[in-house]
Amino acid sequence: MRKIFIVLLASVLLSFELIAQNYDESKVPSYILPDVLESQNKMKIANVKDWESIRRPEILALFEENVYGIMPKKFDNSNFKIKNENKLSMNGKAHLKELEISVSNNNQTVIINLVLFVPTRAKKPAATFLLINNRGKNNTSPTRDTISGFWPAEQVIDAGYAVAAFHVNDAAPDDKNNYRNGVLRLYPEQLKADNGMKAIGAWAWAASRIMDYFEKDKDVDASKVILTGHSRGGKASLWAAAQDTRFAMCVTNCSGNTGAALSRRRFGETVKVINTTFPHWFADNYKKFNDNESALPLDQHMLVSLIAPRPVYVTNASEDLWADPVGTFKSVKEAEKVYELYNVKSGLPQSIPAINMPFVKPPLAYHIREGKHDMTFYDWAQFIKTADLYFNRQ
Ligand code: GTR
Repeated sequence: MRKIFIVLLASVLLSFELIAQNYDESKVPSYILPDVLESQNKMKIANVKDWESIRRPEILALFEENVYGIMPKKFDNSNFKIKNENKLSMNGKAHLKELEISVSNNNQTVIINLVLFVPTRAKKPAATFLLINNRGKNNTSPTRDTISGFWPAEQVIDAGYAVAAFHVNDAAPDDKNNYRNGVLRLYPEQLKADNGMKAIGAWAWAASRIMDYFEKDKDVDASKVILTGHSRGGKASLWAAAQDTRFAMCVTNCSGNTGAALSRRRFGETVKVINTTFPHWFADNYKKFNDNESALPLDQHMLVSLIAPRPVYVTNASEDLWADPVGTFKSVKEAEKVYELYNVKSGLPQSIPAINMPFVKPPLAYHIREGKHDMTFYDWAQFIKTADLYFNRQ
């Protein structure tokens, strides 16, 4: 009886890939990371000009082709409409605007809803945190009936920043049977291509459409937008900030596999697991690297590098080994090379900082918070410190 139970348990765990994951540092395979500063035809990149004209476009194209899919740049038109406004929300501390941003292409229209609070007392136009919300819409409620650390709008307003959010499902429902029902209706050719974008590409695309709107709103300082995302939203915030240099800073919270963590370490979540559990996130081409990370012409340190010289804030949580904190920190350290090209000095320590010891100084900020996979008031307090330092607001 006991034997049958064990066999059954093992097969259940195996089918969910629960026992295939490695959480043991000594079992991390040896690997060689692609050199972020060597082009595909073996040219050494030693200055900003070669980085921006040769290697950076090459790496962007590699991520499009192999991981996130093509990022469409064109559309027929876009409009925005204020649906609701309250100049005295949060007891007069903030001016609320609820907007519909509609974008059309291929005779199809997608509507992305935006919630935006602008501080009434701070100077305007205001630096703005924009969250890609991958959790319940109640987290970014305009009425503030729910207050959570996931999007602590009051805390951000009190710090003198505007705070905005859109929900991923407006751009591409986070569901393998339904993700086509959003931005992808505008780009049907993407669905047929092996390098076509899927949900995470669509979320990143939507962040850029919000930026188009910010450029027109005189209350928002579009040159000071901090794109923020947690976990799957943090994968999208990195990809969007890599693509769209209008984002001044990026926060990628617990983004893990195919976010900030190195894929080649195969620690916690792997490429195969993510592609199997979430077949609707990445381009079909990415599946070629299931259990075959060493064949990738890139790794995630190169995604962080694409954001240089702009600041990136990367986090982990102590109980979230699934997202590989050590591999995340190593990835950020590797990206330092590209910041150095710009003469922007990273002060990150050599190895991962202790739990709850945030390193907030831009350009590369990092902390590992005690606790679970989440985004909290504590995390946001650190993001604000980095933004304050970067924008000289302390
Ligand atoms: C997990 C997934 C992670 C991360 C997370 C989240 O199930 O494996 O890559 O994206 O979901 O978004 O919270």
